[in-house]
Amino acid sequence: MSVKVLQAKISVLEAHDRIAQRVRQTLNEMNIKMIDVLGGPGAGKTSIIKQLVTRLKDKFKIAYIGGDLATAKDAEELSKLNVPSIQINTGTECHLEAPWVEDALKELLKEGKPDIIFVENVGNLICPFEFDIGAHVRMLIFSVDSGGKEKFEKYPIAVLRSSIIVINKIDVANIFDINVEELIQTGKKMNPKAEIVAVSAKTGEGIDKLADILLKHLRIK
Ligand SMILES: Nc1nc2c(ncn2[C@@H]2O[C@H](COP(=O)(O)OP(=O)(O)O)[C@@H](O)[C@H]2O)c(=O)[nH]1
Ligand SMILES: [Mg+2]
Repeated sequence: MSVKVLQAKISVLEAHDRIAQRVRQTLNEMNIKMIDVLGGPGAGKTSIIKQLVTRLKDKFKIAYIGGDLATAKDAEELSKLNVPSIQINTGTECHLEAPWVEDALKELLKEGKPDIIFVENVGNLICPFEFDIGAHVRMLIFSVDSGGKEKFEKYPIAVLRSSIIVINKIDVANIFDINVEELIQTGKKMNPKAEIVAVSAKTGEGIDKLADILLKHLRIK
């Protein structure tokens, strides 16, 4: 009896990454910049995006896509700042995937073309880094109140695959016995190409510098 041989076409992940590339191409054609904001739960992703929106919204049209297992709380927060906002509920998935971002992008574009889209990924330091969602920049938010001073070393993929690394909650660094300068040096050793900036989304310290770094990475002024 003869045996049929089927050639495997493309893997699921390859198919996924092609959609991510399609998202990026659409964004490029429309001159829209997208930032993938990643970090553990409670690191301050929403708070930092809100601070950046406040700094940038007079100059740029900003939109927001938020990924969370459930609720639309973060998108509701951003919409209070008059930012067109969409929440993607992932159910049991610990990361955002490119097709969902593509759908959200189509919805957002119905409300006009933004200049910048912040995508707040699901709060997780592992899975989201495996999935390209079509963004131009990955911005990692690390907070000093969880994980201790070895956290960079414990999550190398997060550090290596981010081009901007934000150390947040520096207003409480002393309470958690974190030496921010040492942490910056650890991050720089692990990923010399990354830009590392210490901020407090609560007091606003360092946010102007972060906004400048972000615009430089996005190549816009
Ligand atoms: N002390 C302090 N608290 C912060 C700072 N940034 C965020 N928080 C608090 O940390 C909690 C989680 O913040 P949120 O932005 O929702 O984190 P997300 O889950 O990463 O989006 C909230 O209670 C914030 O008020 C900060 O710089 N300093
Ligand atoms: Mg959030």
